[in-house]
Amino acid sequence: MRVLVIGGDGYCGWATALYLSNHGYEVAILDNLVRRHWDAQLCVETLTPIAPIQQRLQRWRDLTGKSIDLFVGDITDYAFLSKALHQFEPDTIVHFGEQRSAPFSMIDRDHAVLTQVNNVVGTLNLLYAMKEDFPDCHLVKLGTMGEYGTPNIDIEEGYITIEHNGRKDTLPYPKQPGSFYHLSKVHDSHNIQFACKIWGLRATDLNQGVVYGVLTEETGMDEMLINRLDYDGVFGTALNRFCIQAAVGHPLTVYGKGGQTRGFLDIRDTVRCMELAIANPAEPGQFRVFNQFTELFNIGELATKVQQAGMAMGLKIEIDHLENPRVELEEHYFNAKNTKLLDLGLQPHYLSDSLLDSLLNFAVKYQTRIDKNQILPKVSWRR
Ligand code: NAD
Ligand code: USQ
Repeated sequence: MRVLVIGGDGYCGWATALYLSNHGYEVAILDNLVRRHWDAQLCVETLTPIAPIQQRLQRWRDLTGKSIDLFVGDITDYAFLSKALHQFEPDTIVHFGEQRSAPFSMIDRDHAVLTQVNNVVGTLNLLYAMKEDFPDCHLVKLGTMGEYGTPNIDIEEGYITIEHNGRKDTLPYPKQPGSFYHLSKVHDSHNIQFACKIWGLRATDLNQGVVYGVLTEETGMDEMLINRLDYDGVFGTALNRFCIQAAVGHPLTVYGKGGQTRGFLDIRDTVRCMELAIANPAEPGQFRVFNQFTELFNIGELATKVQQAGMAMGLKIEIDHLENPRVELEEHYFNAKNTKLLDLGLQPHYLSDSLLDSLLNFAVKYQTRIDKNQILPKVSWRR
C-alpha cells in the first residue's frame, strides 16, 4: 500500500513515516518545512538536534535499504499538491501538515489568519485533489480532542444521538474549541464531512489528544533519525515540557489551578493508531471519527508524577501555579470515549514511571541545548 505522509518532517509525521516504511508500506513524505521556519522566526529550537530532512532520509535508506520519496512544497499550492499526488499515486493520505500550536494561533491577528488559512485551505485543496483524480483514496486526517472543548457531559466519538421534542437523530457532537488553532480543526472536520457526503470520499478524522515521548523503535535506531522534542512556550506541550523543565531545575509550569483534564498518548501509540486506521479504511462516502488517546490526566496530576519520577532520579523539582495565559476551565468534568481504536487492536503504552524516567533521562542528556528564556509562556489569550 502506498501512503503519502503530509507533514512528514514534523513530530508525529516523522515517527509515522519511518514506522510505516519499516512495516512494509511504500511511503512518501510531503512537507514544506515551514515548521523549521516558524521555529527560526520565534528563536526557538527543538531540544533534540534534528538533521535536515534529506539527510534523515538518506540515513534511513542506508540503515534499512528502504527508500522514502520526498516532495518539498506547500499544500495550499494546488498545482504543486496535484502534481505530487499524480507522481506518487497514494492509496492513503495521512494528513499531519498543519500549524498545530494553540499559542501560536493566539499571538495576534496575523498568526490567527495564517493558522486558519494554512490549515483550512490546505485541507480543502486536498479534498478537491482527491475528488478530481483520487476518489477512492482514503484520507486519514489528524483532528484534535480539543475540538470538543470541556462539556459537562460524556464526550462520544464524533457523533451523539439526541432526542428532542419527541424526535431522535444522530448528529455531529457539539464543538467548543479553545483557540483559533483548535477552531481550524473544527472547520476542517466540517469540510471533510461535507466532501464525503457530496462526493463519496472516504475519510477518518483522528481526534488526537496531547502526544508525549520522543522515542519510537525507528527514530531510536540512529542519532540522525532522532525526532523533534519541543519545550518552548509556543510549541512545547504539557508533559514533554514538564520533563524538560525538571531536567534543568525549572519549576514546572502548571497554568492556573491545574484541574484541566486532557486525553494523552505515547508517540508509540500515535504511529500504531495510524497503521490501524490505514489498514481498516473508511467506506466510500463514510466520515469516521476516532478519539485517539489512551489515558486521561489533569495537568496538576501530571506535574506531580513528573516531580515524583524526577525525585527518584535525584532531581529537585518544584511545581509553580502560574497565572493562566489561556481562557479555559481549570476545574471541570471530562469523560471522553476512546473505544474505536482499541476495538481495532490498539494495545496502549501507559504512562508508567519507566516512560517518565526515559523521557527525563533524554531531557537530561540534551539539557545544555535548553534556552531557559523560552520556557515561560509569552502568549496571552486575553491580549
Ligand atoms: P509539527 O509542527 O511537528 O509538524 C507539522 C508538519 O507539517 C511540519 O513539518 C510542517 O512543516 C508541515 N506543514 C505545515 N503546514 C504545511 C503546509 N501548508 N504544507 C506542507 N506541510 C506543512 O506538528 P505535530 O506535532 O507533528 O502535529 C501533526 C498533526 O497532529 C497536526 O495536525 C496536529 O494538529 C495534530 N496533533 C498533534 C498533537 C501533538 O501533541 N503534537 C496532538 C493532537 C493532534
Ligand atoms: N498547560 C500547562 N502548562 C504548560 C503547558 C500547558 O498547564 O506548560 C496546560 C494548558 O493550559 C492546557 C493543557 O495543559 O490546559 C494542554 O496544553 P498543551 O499546550 O499541552 O496542548 P494544547 O495547546 O491543547 O495542544 C496540543 C498540541 C495540539 C493538539 C492538542 C491536543 O499542540 O496540536 O491538537 O495538544 S488536545 O489538547 O487534546 O486538543
